[in-house]
Amino acid sequence: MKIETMVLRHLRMPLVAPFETSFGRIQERDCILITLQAGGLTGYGECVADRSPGYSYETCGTAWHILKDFIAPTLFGSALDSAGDFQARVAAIRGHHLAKAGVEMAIWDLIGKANGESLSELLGGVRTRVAVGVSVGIQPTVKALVETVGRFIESGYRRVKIKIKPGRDAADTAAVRGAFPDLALQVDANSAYTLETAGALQPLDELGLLLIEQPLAEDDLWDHRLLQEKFATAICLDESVTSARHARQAIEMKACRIINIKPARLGGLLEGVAVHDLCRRHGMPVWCGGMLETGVGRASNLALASLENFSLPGDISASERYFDRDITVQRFELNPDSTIDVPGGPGLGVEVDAEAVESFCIRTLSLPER
Ligand code: OSB
Ligand code: MG
Repeated sequence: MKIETMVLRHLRMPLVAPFETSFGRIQERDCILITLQAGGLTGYGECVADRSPGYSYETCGTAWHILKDFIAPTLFGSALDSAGDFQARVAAIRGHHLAKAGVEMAIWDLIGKANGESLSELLGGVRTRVAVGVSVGIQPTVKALVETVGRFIESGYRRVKIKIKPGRDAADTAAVRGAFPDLALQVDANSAYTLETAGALQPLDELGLLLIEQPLAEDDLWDHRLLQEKFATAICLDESVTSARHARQAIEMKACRIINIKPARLGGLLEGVAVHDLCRRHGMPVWCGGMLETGVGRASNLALASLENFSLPGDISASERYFDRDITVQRFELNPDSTIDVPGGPGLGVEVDAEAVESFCIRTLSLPER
């Protein structure tokens, strides 16, 4: 495949409800939609960097810069035929995984469309529907939290994750557990604690949680190990695992018992599969995380989650949980058994709604510039 053009579009999409985590609250989700043209085919990718550097140091602004000035120049001129080839070309760009992953996704979409194979097939998926849950942001009150969780259970979600932060941890989680004694429940702190303040989490160990996600700093595998020793509940790493190498170190160090795989954080689907394979060899369960993606990124997550060792429900919810209007024609719906179907069409298997894209677009750039 010879990539002829890359178009960047910075989108800003209203969420159906504000989403609050330990690092902030958003009402609109920003992302960069990446469109690649090659030999009459169009491939789409989503860069999930947000407006501010809360989850990651990357933002839409830094990703735009890296995409335009460093990644784009590696794409044009010679044939590019695999995700591995792409990763080799961008290997000298340190970090910026969210930017790289967006382009890698578009390359997979092109490859699938060129061969008539779905992304799930390309990656070695083994199922056509994947178990999913819902990630619930911090609510204004504990009462509102219990009501919100109740509504998601009523709409069919059988696994719920709640966001926590210092001051909104043990009491919030105990209230949800009290209201829903049998619910598959987990929490996510997004790095809001230190070993010194993590004592506040100790009561959570009695609440029968599936896991406690990323309590400590992203660059601190060792302190997660010290914390895991004090907890019967599994610690799950998200932000800390940015490569298969880190995943191996986390496993060897016993820093966690579960890993959340987000291809974006790992620089692409290829590294996501590598972490999946490594964890399978070590008997460590994984699940697919989410970044409030549009239908484009959601299709990619569903394909990845169709791999064998994704044995825990993913943070991949129905389209209506995120956006009234999405940028894909197809909307993802929750099945009665708390699963979502994996797209079966070529590549990502979704059709992009050009009008919707236009309506959310706040800047655009066509590369190469001429
Ligand atoms: O830490 O898992 C996280 C959303 C944005 C940034 C980080 C996270 C999240 C979520 C949402 O939890 C998961 C979803 O997409 O539904
Ligand atoms: Mg997380």
